[in-house]
Amino acid sequence: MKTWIPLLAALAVAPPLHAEPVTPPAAQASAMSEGVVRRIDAANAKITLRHGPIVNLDMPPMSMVFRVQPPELLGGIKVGDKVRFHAEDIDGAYTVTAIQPAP
Ligand SMILES: [Cu+2]
Repeated sequence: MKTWIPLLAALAVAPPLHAEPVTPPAAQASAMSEGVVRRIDAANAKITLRHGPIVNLDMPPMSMVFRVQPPELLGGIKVGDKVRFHAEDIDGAYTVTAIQPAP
């Protein structure tokens, strides 16, 4: 645990790996975020992602559960996959509306 906390602190203050161009709002609406699949709950159409910043939701990196809509999106995804995904706030529930394995 002792090495953990400095590592996390370093990650939190680390600058982005590449300079992000100024993104127009229309592009942000469909922005893809990066994450790693931690858990899949297919029966309830839910996925737990450790995700990077989600620009369109103004959300910092964290691990959290998302709804998945449509649930069929989970078909090509498995625990441990690096993914790119799009999430939206739909009726107060953070919902993944697109997801694909990341290269
Ligand atoms: Cu989050």
